[in-house]
Amino acid sequence: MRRNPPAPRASRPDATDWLLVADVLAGLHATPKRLSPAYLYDRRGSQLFEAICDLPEYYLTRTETGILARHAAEMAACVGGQALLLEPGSGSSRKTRLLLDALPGLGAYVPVDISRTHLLEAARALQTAYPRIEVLPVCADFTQGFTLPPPRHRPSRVVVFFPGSTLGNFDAPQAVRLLELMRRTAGAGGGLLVGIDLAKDPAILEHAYNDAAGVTAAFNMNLLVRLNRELAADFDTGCFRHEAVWMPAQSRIEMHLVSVRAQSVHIAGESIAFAAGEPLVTEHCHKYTAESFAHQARSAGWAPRRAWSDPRGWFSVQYLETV
Ligand code: AVJ
Repeated sequence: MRRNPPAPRASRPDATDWLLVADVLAGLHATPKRLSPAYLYDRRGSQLFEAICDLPEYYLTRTETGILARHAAEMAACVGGQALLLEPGSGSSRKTRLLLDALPGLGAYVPVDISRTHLLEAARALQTAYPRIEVLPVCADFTQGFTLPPPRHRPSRVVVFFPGSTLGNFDAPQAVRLLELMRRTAGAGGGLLVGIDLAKDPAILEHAYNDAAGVTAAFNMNLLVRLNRELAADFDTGCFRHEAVWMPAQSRIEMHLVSVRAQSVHIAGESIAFAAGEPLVTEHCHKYTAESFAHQARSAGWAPRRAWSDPRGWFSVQYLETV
């Protein structure tokens, strides 16, 4: 008789979704005004992001899922049977299932996400679907580093799974630092399976971040709703508009909330002035070439081993090992 697996518990049970007031204020005083994209993911933001993944214009999730589905067996062979799989920014862990299906003997799965309720819902569903894999959720901002929870069985190695082109949210120096942090976390003999979105026709990119149904706009605007609720700010969402622009020199889409007129916003006892047309930058989404990514990865101590793509060459999943 098999016992039901215990419901997963986050390793920081008292942690909640959080906004760091000092960080928010620093971003609003910067030029240009800028907030961390991690703040987009409260519970509502995580739900809106799930809806984005299903949009006809948002090709990323569909394309990467196709690559994972087609090549799961080869990827699983790279990961190896008894590895510990660590996923920073795991969200709903939807794509992970494709890998887990090909890795029945996996040692443990550690999803890491900043959105606590979303993380625990996903971890519970996953534990039920994969009763033989130990699921150990960690509620954390993965850029800050965290301690790996000890698995019941000693894993053969640690492999980081970082799909979704989340890496694209980081500017080059930050991305290298994050890749170095992942290399240290994976340790000697560790691996990295990462999904990166590739540069393509700017019209396709701009549509992917400015969908006809307005879901991306709602996702972006939800940040202001969150600041109003959690930090008692007084943003008038009717006085900002969503914008997604392709910046060719930086090879990135920038998500902005543009102030439609001159206005002042109050937050944490401070008054922040916006000029008419002034953007608040909420996210950078860098688009790579196979070479630009390989260069970044190598400078962080990762050696590219395998790469998979889709027929249109829009997205790339790469497997790397520590050097
Ligand atoms: C989850 C960071 C990969 O950059 O495409 C989607 C987030 N923002 N639409 C991306 C996002 C607007 C997404 N990442």
